[in-house]
Amino acid sequence: MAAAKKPLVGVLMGSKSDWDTMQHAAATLARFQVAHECRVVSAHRTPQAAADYAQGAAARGLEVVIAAAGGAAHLAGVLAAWTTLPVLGVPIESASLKGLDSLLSTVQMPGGIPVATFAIGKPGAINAALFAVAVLALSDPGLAEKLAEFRREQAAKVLAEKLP
Ligand code: RP5
Repeated sequence: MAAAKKPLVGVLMGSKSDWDTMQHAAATLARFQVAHECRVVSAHRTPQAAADYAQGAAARGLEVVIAAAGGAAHLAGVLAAWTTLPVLGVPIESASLKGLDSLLSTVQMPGGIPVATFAIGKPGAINAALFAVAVLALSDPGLAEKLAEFRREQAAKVLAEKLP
């Protein structure tokens, strides 16, 4: 049996309730056959586990961390505080403020600890994964070609749209 590939991307979320959104990040990474792992870790409910994950991420071979949270969304920022790996933040659409709270909590980092922040919800989940693919593609020509092909297919699909 072939050994499972070591994950290059960690997909973290503050709650299992974020999976509805973050499954789109996982599916996008799977489409590009990028080895990844998905975990629930909370900046507030499991702060030690969040710190431990980020501190050990590079040593385990991870190259990019995607972090999603909603409301007072501090997960991406806390992970970024503990690792110098690129951290991509996905604001989850919250019930009360439609994700504006998540967006601002994720994007408004102090100078010195960057979090690359994406759109609220599903588009952000997909784009964070595509951005992770782009980062990995810098040192993987095969992956770069897959990304270019994805863009070509996407463009062809748009140009083939027929309106009523
Ligand atoms: C955040 O609180 C999570 O990321 C989630 O988006 C939100 C609500 O969490 P649950 O109450 O559904 O567990 O920490």
